[in-house]
Amino acid sequence: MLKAKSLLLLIALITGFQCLAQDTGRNIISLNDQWEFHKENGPAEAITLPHTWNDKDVLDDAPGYYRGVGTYKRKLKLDESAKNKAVYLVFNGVAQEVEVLVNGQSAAKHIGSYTRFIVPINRFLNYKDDVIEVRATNRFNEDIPPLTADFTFFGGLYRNVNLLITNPVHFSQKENGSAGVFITTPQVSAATASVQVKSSIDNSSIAAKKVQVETVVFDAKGNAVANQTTEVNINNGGNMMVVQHIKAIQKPQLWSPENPYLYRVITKIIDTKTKAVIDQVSNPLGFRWFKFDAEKGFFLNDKAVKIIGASRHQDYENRGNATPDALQIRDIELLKAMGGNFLRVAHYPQDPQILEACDRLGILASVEIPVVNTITESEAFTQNCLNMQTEMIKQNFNHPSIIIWAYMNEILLRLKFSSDKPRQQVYFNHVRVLAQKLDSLTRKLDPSRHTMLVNHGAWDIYNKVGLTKIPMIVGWNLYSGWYSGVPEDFGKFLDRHHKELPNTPFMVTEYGADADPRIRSFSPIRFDKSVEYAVKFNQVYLNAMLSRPFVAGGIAWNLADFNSETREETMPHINNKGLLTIGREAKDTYFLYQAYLSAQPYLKITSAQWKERTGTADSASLTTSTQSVQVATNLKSAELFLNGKSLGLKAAVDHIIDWQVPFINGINQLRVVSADQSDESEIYFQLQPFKFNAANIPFKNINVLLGAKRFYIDEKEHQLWMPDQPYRAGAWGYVGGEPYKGTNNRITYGSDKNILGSDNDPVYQTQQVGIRQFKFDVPDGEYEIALHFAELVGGEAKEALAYNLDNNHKKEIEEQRIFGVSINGTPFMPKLNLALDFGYTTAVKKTTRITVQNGKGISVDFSAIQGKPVLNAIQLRKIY
Ligand code: GCB
Repeated sequence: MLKAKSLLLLIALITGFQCLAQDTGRNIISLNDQWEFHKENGPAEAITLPHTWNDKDVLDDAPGYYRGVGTYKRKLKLDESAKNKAVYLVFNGVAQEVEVLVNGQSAAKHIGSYTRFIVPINRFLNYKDDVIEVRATNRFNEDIPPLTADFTFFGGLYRNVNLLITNPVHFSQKENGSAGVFITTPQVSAATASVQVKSSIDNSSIAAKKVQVETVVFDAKGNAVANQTTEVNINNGGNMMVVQHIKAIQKPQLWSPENPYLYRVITKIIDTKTKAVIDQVSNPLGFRWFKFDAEKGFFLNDKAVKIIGASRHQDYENRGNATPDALQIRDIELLKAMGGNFLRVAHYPQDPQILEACDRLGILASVEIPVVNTITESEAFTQNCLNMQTEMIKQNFNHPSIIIWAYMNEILLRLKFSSDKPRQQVYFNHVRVLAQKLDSLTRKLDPSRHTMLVNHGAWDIYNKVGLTKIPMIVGWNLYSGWYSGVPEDFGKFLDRHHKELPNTPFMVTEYGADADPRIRSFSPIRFDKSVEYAVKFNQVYLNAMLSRPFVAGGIAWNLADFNSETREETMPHINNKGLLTIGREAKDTYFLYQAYLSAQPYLKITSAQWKERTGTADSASLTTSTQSVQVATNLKSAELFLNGKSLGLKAAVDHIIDWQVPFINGINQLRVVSADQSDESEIYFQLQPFKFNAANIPFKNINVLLGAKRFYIDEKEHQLWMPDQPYRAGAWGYVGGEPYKGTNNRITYGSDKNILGSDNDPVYQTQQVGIRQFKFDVPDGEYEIALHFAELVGGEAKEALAYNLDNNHKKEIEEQRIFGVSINGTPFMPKLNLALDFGYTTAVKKTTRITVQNGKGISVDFSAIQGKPVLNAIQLRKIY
């Protein structure tokens, strides 16, 4: 057998890669480059991993996305000298059914998008011109979770692929994609900590082998603090589990969010005769203990810790789930910087980098398999769930950050078989049995952590089916004040759990409100998607959880906006409940969390995120427009200055201070000061004249949303849209009509349908119905006017999202709508039938130029031919 040093040389030669010389007996090399990819019957293209074939089609207007087969091919340069080695391909994640072929022969199959699998390939290699082929499909398969969920099931080879070359005797690669080494801390206290290491070792050579298994524990400085060596003889073709009880470490450094102290455990297989290192792996080790108390909440190392954190999906703006390592790691850094101490890895295991970052940064974690919304009552489904749970646990076993394994999310969201109660009972039984199996398996595989099952807020049904009795911790996903009810109901739910299940610890595993960063409001309401509503919502939730010790913690949904193809609303295909945007820009809510959680003095002008504003001049001043500005802080009070002038000292309420700020046209400097803290921002304000003839305010252009109370910032074209107003003489506004209100009571105005043919959906989602006129009393001159329409009623009826709990859609009553539009008496569109001429929910923009003379201003007149005329938005621009 080759010695370790010559192995490295060999690998360097055969792979053509420059290898770092390290005496570990193994080498692992990225295979992310040089793939050729094609969709079934599609053209071939050269790609680099990570890759998904759905990065674009999930964002287009056509419902659905490609869910089918994709094939990846790559050459592998190995030569005959690798014959003495064990050669593996390591796939960190492929969606979702995959077959790996080597030189045309099937080498392995794997099911499930979110866990690693390792393929031994020696017996297929020719060591000359080897070719790897990966056939993957993300088609719907009723036996593979997730079946339905509020996220996009991207296809592809979307995580890193590695080549692993070891000596024939090596840490087993047959342990469900894990490292083959499992570390526990059977006893741990501030005084002393014991370590147990179980190593699974394979001998794939033809001879039995005498080896030493050496484990050394290193502290963070690199000092060896404990070690143990065990001698074993492993049969040819055999496997052996070597268990080492390592001498207790006195006064261990403890791992915690404030001090995430990591030890390193290096386990080696050493040739007894030659003393050469045959194989070696390294694992993190953290000493910590924890408990969940139904009365007093969560304790880490005997210290009460309120869990506050966020869930995370793995996708990124315009990249789908093919997110590079650096961006994955950055997410955890952003969570840490927010003041969070917990990550719910939801709704599926994620890239290995994520939990490594949690270990390193001191973020506690739960991980779960993607059993979401519903199950299939088949043996294959059950088996796939159990396999996923096993893979998840074994692959992530050694991360000190993990304290919880979970396995079901809102499984009774939409009740199946509601019209057939006996059948429904059978289904409930299946769900309970599956939950029980997953829970028992988890406790068996890892007795050192807690199990968790996550429910939505339908208290009765989860209790009735028995799902609150199975796990060690119950998770509740609560959205009062979003999908139903008011935010204040949230606290009542927490108290109910405490009263009715006094011995069951629980966490709020989700809560959140959509915040489209482009939408702002001074009268925020549920489902308007404004950032302001989300800020209020989060204040109520944080207060309720922080004031109740029995609530172990709360996990915001979600760290960042994420892809959910079936969603429509203001930003179609994206769920906007992130504290960060999908490109990871902080929203006001993220700063609110910093204000709540920061141990240091904190002061931030959150409204600085709304950096381009528009509004009408105040009637009193005519040169300023007064709008509110918010500051998030953990200080008692602060003073705000506008362009150097104090606007007074004000006290914080729930970590927010609100000022009424008289903005001037153009650039406005804001500075907030408290003790030795300060923050500054610059806001550009486009002032609209109170009356068009007001002397010193030049009129440039105005963009008005009809039937809306919200502001909308079109970041692409730099247009600032403002809410409408009834016509005021000398100014502008609508005459007649009322705001469109859909058939869904949840939304107080507007529609949540995807508007086809535009990325500016909010421009079209509200409208004034029955409008008679829109007037601008502008002075004489040349103008360009644009009218925006969309037929919001009718079209293809789509199923409401499962999450919309008070989904009380009444059937839409379609009516013929035909109307004429004239401008200053001249017919512009004499007979407009939006549905027929353009299609339902389709953006229609009609532009014209007008010469205004004789002081007549502009009047757009609407005349009904059938049904009620509508106008969604209007723009006016002065040319000269
Ligand atoms: C939930 C689900 C999560 C959704 C979230 C939402 O309860 O667990 O997958 O994304 O609500 O935003 O509706």
